[in-house]
Order: sequence, then C-alpha cells, then structure tokens
Amino acid sequence: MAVRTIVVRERVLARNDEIAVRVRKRLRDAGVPAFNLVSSPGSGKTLLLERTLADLGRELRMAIVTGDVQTQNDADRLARHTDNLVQAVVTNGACHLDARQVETALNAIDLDATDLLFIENVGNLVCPAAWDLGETAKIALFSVTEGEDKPSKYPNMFRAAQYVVFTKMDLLPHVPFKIERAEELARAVNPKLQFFRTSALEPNGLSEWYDFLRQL
Ligand SMILES: Nc1nc2c(ncn2[C@@H]2O[C@H](COP(=O)(O)OP(=O)(O)OP(=O)(O)O)[C@@H](O)[C@H]2O)c(=O)[nH]1
Ligand SMILES: [Mg+2]
Repeated sequence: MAVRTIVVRERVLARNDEIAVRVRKRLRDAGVPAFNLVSSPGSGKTLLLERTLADLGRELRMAIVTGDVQTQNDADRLARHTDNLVQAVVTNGACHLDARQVETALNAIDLDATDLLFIENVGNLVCPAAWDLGETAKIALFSVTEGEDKPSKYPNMFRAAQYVVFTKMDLLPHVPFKIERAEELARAVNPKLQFFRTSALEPNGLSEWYDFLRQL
C-alpha cells in the first residue's frame, strides 16, 4: 500500500508539472510576471497584497488568484482594493493550490490587461513547496512572530522560494526575534535568497518591495 501511494503521488505531481509548464508559457507569452506567495497561516499574505493593491493599483494592473481551504474571505478582502477580477479558489481540504486550478483561473483573467499576477497560496509551510504553479517565482513570507528557525525546520519552502518577505516588522520590539539570524538560517538552505523587510500594518519598509514590483 505504501508503495502504491507514493506512485500515485508522483504521477499526480508529474501531471501537475506538465500543466505548470503550459501556465508558465502562457504567462511568459503574455509578458506577465507571476508571484506565488507562500507562508504559514496568518503570516500576512493578504494584508501585504491589500496594501500593495491600495498603493500601486493606479500604476500597475494586478490580477490575483487566492487559494483557501475554505471560505473566500481573502478574495473578498482583496476585491475591496481593486477593480480587477480576484479569483477565489476553494481547495476543499487540499493544503495547496495546483497548476490546474491556476490554469482555470487564468481563463477568466485578461492577461493583455494585466501587468502582474499574484497567487496567494494556502497558508501552509509544507505542501505548497512541492507544487509548481507555473509561477515566475515563489515568495515566502516570514513573520517576525514565527521564530527564527523556520527555514531550518521547513527547508523545502525556503529552497523553493527566490525571495523572502519578512512581515510584521512593527512587532519586532515585542518579540524575541533576531532578523539577522533568521536571514542567516534562510541563506543556509538557499544562498540565493533575496530579502525584504516589511510591515503592512504601520506601514513600513514597503518602498523597496514596491520598487521591486515596479522594475518588473
Ligand atoms: N502587526 C502586524 N500585523 C499584521 C501585519 N500583517 C498582517 N497582520 C495581521 O496578521 C493577521 C493575519 O494576516 P493575513 O494577511 O490575513 O495573513 P495571511 O497570511 O493572508 O493568512 P492566511 O491566508 O490565513 O494564511 C491579521 O490579523 C493581520 O492584520 C503586519 O505587518 N503587522
Ligand atoms: Mg490570506
């Protein structure tokens, strides 16, 4: 039984990767960079996107696909900040989005009228790491309330990501979190990571994040 389970999973992942190749080509042909935001639940993915839509929405046409195990709460929150379509995928128990869901969501998005696509994945530091959605890059959000050792405990996620956005920097004075140590541990699993330090609540440190998005 155990062996059979592994085979099935590998087939499912292989099929996913085929679809992801298609999605990536479609996005590249349309010239739309796509970022897959991954993190543990509650790290601040939706708030960062809300803030980004509110602040950059007039400069950049941003489309969003959100994934949640249940509810479309995040999509509702985001839709308040944009006239563009926000696609809500309810995974009904699955702990990650897959490429087919993103492909289906893209059918409803006018890529010619889109500068940038964000995919907010299900809050989970394990499953989304293994699933290629055809994105340009995965961005791992890492809040200062989570403890510095997350990259050591969940290395696959930090290996799969190209960028790390530290979130909730406004809480730094209140928690025993050494950000240099967190960066060091993240670099130990992935030396190529680039870092941003943000607070979406204050807001603070967002200009670097916005400049990064603008230069795409
Ligand atoms: N202090 C502080 N709180 C924040 C910040 N960003 C998010 N939060 C709070 O953290 C909680 C979770 O934020 P969300 O944006 O919903 O997090 P999420 O990663 O989208 O959560 P899931 O989609 O459930 O995984 C909310 O109460 C936010 O207000 C921040 O920069 N500073
Ligand atoms: Mg969210």
